[in-house]
Amino acid sequence: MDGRLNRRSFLQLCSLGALSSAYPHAHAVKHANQTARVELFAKTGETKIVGRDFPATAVWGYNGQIPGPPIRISHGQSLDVTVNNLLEVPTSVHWHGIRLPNAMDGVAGLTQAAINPGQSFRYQFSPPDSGTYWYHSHVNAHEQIGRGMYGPLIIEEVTPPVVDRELVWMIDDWRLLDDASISDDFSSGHDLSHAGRIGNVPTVNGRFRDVVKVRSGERIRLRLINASNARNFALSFGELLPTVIAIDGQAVTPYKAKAPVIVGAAGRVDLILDMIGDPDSSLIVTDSFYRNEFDLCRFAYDKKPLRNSAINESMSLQPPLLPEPDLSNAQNLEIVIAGGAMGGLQRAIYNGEWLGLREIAQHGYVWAMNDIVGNKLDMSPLISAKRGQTIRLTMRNETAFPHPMHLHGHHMKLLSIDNNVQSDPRWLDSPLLMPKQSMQLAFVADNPGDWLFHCHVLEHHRAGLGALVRVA
Ligand SMILES: [Cu+2]
Repeated sequence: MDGRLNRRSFLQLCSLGALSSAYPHAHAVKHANQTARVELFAKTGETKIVGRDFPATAVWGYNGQIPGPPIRISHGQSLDVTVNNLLEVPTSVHWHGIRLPNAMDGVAGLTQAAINPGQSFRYQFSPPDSGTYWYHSHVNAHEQIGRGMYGPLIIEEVTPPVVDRELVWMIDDWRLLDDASISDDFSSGHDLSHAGRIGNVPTVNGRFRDVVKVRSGERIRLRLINASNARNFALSFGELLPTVIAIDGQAVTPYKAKAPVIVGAAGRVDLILDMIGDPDSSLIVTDSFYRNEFDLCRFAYDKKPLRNSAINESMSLQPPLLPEPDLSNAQNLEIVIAGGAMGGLQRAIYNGEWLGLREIAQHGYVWAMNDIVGNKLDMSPLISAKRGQTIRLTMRNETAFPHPMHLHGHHMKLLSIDNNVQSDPRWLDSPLLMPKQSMQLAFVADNPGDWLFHCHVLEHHRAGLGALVRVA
């Protein structure tokens, strides 16, 4: 054995240990003026992921916290964030899901130079949309995010729904060894060509099997943010019937989630939970995306109820403020995702040249978009659009694995899945394409610049599943 701990043994071990009941509350970084100033320090640190009976885990993060400090502003405020790199490696910060100027997008090598050790970079932008977003490293992301470099970014609505309390859960999975240290087998051949780096210790806000105290009758807004390298979640909340109010930061018409709530890698889902359980009872939140179900965390009800019946207030958010695609004048493009293990890819174009699978793999690539492999930032764009042009994408996943496809700088309207027209279209920045699935999406390319469009299974991006969208 290589000493890697599987989940079962971790669960067994941890059931003996004391569980933490502390919950890291969001610290608002708010100012009375229109601009919120934030200082982030990218640095190494230590955190107890699997409880106090295990050694602390050495991590990389922001300001010594896992997750990084919540950045929370009101819609209409601007952000002014200075990122200081105290690591020994270059880094940068991407503001996931925010429609911002290209130069602030944080993709090192494309929109800015990497922030070298000892240097800093100032990000200034005004988020145009309210909602649930996140920030994370965009240099060697598969390793830096895998070591903990992420945090929540919340843009509060001017008129938020009435709730008793709000929780932000950054859900992640860590690949830990027996001594609770992070396994450093980043971008192993197996992870690159299969499902990515799936960890063995699922966490909420960096804590394994956390206990969250709640009260009967309480209404909670739960902001779920999936910060995993590769893991998708399908969360069940027992007897609670969560209401979905936003996906990827953008409002949806509220609906009851009758099936597990899917949160693909990099995706966000906002839920309203009415805590209908009895005082002093508890409820386990479970995941069932993959074959093996596991417990993610537990709600523990206080002995005293907050109220005897649920709040009866509207849960609706203001509709998205996104430009409506003009489908009658759209540029139509088909994007086929191919490759990976069991994918049957025979050959693909690398650096303008057709190569066989083995030669491509020798360059470290196994995935292709429209027969092209690469993650280089100097590739010619897969999509070129005039500013204001509507792009309609038909994406087909011909591989054996799910791919959360993240478009920077824009949100896409989901028109159909496997030709089933969506009656209540939603806006996504990281749509999760299941194996053999097709999706039709449309967006107005209204944000000038070169934007990354890539799989957010970070190992898939590294192994070729990425492209550029040029808006000029
Ligand atoms: Cu992928």
